Amino acid sequence: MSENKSNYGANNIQALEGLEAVRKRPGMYIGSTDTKGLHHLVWEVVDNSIDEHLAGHASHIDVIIQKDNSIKVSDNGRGIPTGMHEKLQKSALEVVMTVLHAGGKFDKDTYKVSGGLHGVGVSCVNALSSYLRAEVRRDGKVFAQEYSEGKPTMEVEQIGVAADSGTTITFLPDTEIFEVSEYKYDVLAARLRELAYLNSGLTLSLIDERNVDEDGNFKQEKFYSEGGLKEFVIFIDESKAPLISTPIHVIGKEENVEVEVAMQYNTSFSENIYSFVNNINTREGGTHVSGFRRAVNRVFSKYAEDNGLFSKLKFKVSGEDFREGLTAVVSVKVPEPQFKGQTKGELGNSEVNGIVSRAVGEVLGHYLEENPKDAKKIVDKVILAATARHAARKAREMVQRKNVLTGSGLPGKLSDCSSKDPNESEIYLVEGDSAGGTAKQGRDRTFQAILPLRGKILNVEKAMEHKIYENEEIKNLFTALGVSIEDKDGERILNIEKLRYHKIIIMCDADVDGSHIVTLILTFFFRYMRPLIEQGFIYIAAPPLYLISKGSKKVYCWNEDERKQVVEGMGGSDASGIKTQRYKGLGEMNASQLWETTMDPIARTLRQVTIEDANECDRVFSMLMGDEVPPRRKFIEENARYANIDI
Ligand code: 0RA
Repeated sequence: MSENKSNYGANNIQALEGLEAVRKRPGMYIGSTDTKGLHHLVWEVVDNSIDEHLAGHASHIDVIIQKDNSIKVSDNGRGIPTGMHEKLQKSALEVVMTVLHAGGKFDKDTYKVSGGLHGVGVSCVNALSSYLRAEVRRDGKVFAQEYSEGKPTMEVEQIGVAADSGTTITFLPDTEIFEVSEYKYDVLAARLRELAYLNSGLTLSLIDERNVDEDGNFKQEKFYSEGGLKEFVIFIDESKAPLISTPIHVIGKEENVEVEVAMQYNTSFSENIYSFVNNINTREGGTHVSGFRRAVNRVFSKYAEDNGLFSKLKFKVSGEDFREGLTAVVSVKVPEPQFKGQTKGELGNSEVNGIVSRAVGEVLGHYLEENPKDAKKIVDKVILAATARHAARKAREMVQRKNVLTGSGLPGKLSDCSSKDPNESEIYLVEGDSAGGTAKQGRDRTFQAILPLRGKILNVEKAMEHKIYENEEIKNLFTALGVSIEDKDGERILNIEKLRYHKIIIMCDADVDGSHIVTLILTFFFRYMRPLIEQGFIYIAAPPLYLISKGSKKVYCWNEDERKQVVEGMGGSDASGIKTQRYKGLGEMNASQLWETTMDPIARTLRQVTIEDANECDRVFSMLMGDEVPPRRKFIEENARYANIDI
């Protein structure tokens, strides 16, 4: 492949496999056929447009959710080549759209998103769509071709003349393949926003044609960032109080690897490092993140040593202490990234470590010299973190020692199940002692344990770490679950090898207070036991909202729509023999009702907690639990599910 970049044309496109394989085993190609897989289709197409941007050819990408949940993605790139592919005797457009892995871009000098971590190509999207139309503006002409289940339903045709160049792909996901068909505005918006920050200067837009306001306008947003990652960090920390006036911004390039980093310290206790390789989120980090951490360690240690700032400390400062309250985004663009790790979410290229470390080290070193006031604020925070960690460790050791002294170590409040097999054991975390009592009577004691929690558990977002280990409810949680935190080279590691239940079910009232408590408990799991969420052990129980009865007939309802339907089915609300009981809390149900509706594995509904988007999750938690009121109010207004029930 020695062709000049601009000569890329029809013949560079290689043919590999057939598309039937994709329809037969979609999971192999796009991960799943649930809502995640459905959204993945959009990213496949958008990634190709992003590649056009990275290659220097596209400045705009527009995504439209159409009325029927079909998606239209347009860009102003070069347009997919339409000339004849000599080997296959077909238009290159048809080859790109119908042959697996025929992305066509084999230029090592450009960075690619598509074909990278999850890139399987637009042909996969085609295979999994009941309808797809590709429109290409190229060489002053507009070409189009349509497909069904990946097979062309017409020849490539010229349908008009074009003033610019670009590609528009419209597709309708096949309902025979996907379990769901509804696109979520917020999911698409979050990633497009992220892409705008990661690619400053690129304009992305989202229009939702399913959603029209009173003035007849579609719901829509434009995403554009001039300041790149610096603005991303400000966005992430929206509801946190910053420590220094503006984020530190690093932009560098060495040996074809582009580095961009932005970092800010805030007054919280958590470390948030987001990392990307060629715009792909690397959840497991990798050499770029290690390079970043190494630089932060090195530069701050040297600065503190040189200025005698650690001289009074009686214990060692660890890497973690330098990162408490740090929010950073580390983004690298690497021509040939190697991904490794369990989910291929970790960058492996070893040269990147040094490149990032040098770029960050240089800028950070200068920053500290030039901004002594900010430097002091950060170092003071590091000292505070080290002191707190020291105290937290002592508190933790105390708790663990006490457990050894009290024998079994299980909390007195726990009504354990008789099974000792974690695979079949469940624990219900129940709001309050009275509901806990009902649950205890209603449960199947062979495999269901009950742990009542005092109403509002500690807000861990606002508490110092050592306070957390001293908190009775939280101590009970650690011991009941059989989970512990251990120190390894000064870093905290969660040990879940002895986890006693593989279903941890949060059961709270179906009202505002109840959902507040769920949020508090989830915040705790998210900050201190995240692997339990990641491995799918955390669930939320769904108690019913209503009991409708007429004579001996009783029906439970979980939402307003169901209630209306049931009442209708019984002859309408005017048939005054109908009784509606609104459950305000778990306490209003007796033991057998609680079992029938919420605890019996055959009848109950459990919502599994997943981290669909860990970054967004983190932001929402900080917002809900943090000090800033306006963003929280806005979020609650937009998501007020219980608004008309409780007022
Ligand atoms: C193959 C080759 C070239 C561009 C593309 C595909 C391409 C694909 C998509 C999908 C969405 N938007 C896209 N834009 C471009 C290179 C074209 C050239 O060298 O002129």
